[in-house]
Amino acid sequence: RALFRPIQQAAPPSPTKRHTKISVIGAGNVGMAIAQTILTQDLTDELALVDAKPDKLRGEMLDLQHGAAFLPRTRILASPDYAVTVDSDICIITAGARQIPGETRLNLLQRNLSLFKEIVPPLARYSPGALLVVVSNPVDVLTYIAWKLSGFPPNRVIGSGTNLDSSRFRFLLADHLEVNAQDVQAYMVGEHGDSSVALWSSISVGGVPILSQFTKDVAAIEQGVLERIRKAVVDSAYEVIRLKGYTSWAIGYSVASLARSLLRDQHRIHPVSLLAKGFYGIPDDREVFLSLPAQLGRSGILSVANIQLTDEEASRLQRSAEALWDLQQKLDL
Ligand code: 6V0
Repeated sequence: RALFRPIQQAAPPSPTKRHTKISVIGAGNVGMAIAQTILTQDLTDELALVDAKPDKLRGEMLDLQHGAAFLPRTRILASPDYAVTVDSDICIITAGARQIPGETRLNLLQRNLSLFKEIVPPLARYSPGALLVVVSNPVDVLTYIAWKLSGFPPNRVIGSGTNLDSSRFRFLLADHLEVNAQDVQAYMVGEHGDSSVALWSSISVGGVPILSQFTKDVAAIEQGVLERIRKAVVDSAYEVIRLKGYTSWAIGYSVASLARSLLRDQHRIHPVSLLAKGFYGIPDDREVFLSLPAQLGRSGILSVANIQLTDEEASRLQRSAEALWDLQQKLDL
């Protein structure tokens, strides 16, 4: 006895119906936090996971599948073979050697370059039209490496960059000002991590630019507070890693927000790592990826916001670009 009786003259599925697929490479702490946020936020029809450790991967897949009764319906697949990623709309790369306490992000680079040589070419082959989102650290150089290895146009290769740093910045500002972080407009740009640049002049809360609200004397005090907050943003990843061994929840939400803006063509502004040559005084011959506030949509990076930077902010960005460029010259790509 059939469980359901078919309806009469059911029309075949429309050929124009869009089926969405996101692949997450690396089923570690970060990859799984991203995967579970994508599932709970109902962002895709199909989710594929890839990892080099087959048992861990299958365990993670089953564990997520067992949540089916509580989640929007999503097909969850997993395999160490990249064929599982075929026809993805977005491929999110989190695989990599984990940052160990005290290790700088740049020290991770050499270990992760060889991994990317195994990961990016098959992803590009199975999903030639996909958007690549790079999360593994050091994210700016690895986004450049993913761009080179994929052969994709630069608008389709995006690093999660300072989207997370900006969220930490907004949280700490909101905490200090006793407002909701969602009402705080504040960007960290440039290199993810130690040399990220806080854009002071553009900070506003509910449309009120906070620095110009203070008299000169008070502003001087507030500048000190804000500088402490900027430093706290930079230190916060190290603190979480020292305390719990890795970071996961905030990066999970941060990358899911990127996936939503991209897949749903939201035209929202996110500070993400993109090919930055030609912007804000970075010379045209410097092919480096740095975070700038960019509009994201279905085709990837749509445009870069033209924010007024101070000379100091612009020169810090240019210095980061130069340092990344020097480093990239040493890579065996
Ligand atoms: P993890 O928990 O060690 O997970 C990494 C996963 O990658 C493991 O499951 C590995 O088995 C897997 N892996 C390793 N090599 C391969 C391979 N060749 N193919 C497929 N899978 C492979 O690390 P965690 O999840 O904590 O961090 C992952 C990466 O994200 C690291 O590079 C972090 O530094 C980086 N982060 C980036 C952030 C950002 O804001 N951009 C934030 C947090 C972490």
